Amino acid sequence: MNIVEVDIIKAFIRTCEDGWQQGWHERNGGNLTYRMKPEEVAQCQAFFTQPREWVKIGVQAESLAGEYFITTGSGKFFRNVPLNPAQNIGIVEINATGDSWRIVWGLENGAKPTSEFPTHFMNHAVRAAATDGAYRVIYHAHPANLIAMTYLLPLTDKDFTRALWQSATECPVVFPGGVGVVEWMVPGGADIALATSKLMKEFDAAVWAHHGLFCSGPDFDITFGLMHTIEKSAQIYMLAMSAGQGNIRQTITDANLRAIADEFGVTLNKKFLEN
Ligand code: 2HA
Ligand code: ZN
Repeated sequence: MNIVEVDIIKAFIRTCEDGWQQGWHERNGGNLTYRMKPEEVAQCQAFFTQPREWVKIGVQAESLAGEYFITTGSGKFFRNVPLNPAQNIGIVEINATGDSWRIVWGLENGAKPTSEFPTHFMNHAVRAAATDGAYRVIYHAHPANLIAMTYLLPLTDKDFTRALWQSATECPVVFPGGVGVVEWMVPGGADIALATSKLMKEFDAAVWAHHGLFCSGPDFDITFGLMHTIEKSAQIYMLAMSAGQGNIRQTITDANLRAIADEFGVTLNKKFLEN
């Protein structure tokens, strides 16, 4: 048996492949991390290699001490993950103070966890705390239509949430809490990690202006589905705005949004409703 036959590793690889096929991962764009369950760590343990040295993350979360994460590699291409998992993804262990990782499997030939590991790590900490440990996935991608919207709309949580809710009827059901928006920032470091994790206390998804989207969820299906739903809605918004040259004849009203919420038993974030 090989580690790539373990269900959770298979599911991680499939998610990378699906994202590539959607066109969200040009070159080394995007990254994916998963906080492993103890039984999944046990299933993979036999394949662990000699642990490598501890490396500081640059941010700290004591609540994640001792956790294991599956992560894409820094500079690695999603397109290549299914062809050679051991070189393009890996498993890292977090130390007892929650401020360092070390590779225990994969990321062969000197590879490292994603350059966005600090943001993923902080987001894991806040999403796990907000959901009593249920959320395990953080997914970052570069979906083109959502990125295009960040050139047109004011960079506020309210403007993006409303535009996305109004562009596809299932959006208020899929993300009733709305989305957060981070203004343009330099990617990869502690500053953008902290700004994003502040929003992730409240939202399942955070837009990075002129860059992409972060989504969180309990498993790959729900998290990938959230990315997919938001980007589909953004595509409809861009199609309607382009074809109509900025003129919208009608949209989903706030009364319609409330009716959807009633029918599907979800609670919409009130601060994004107008009347
Ligand atoms: O991994 O997407 O944000 C490359 C990126 C950085
Ligand atoms: Zn990115």
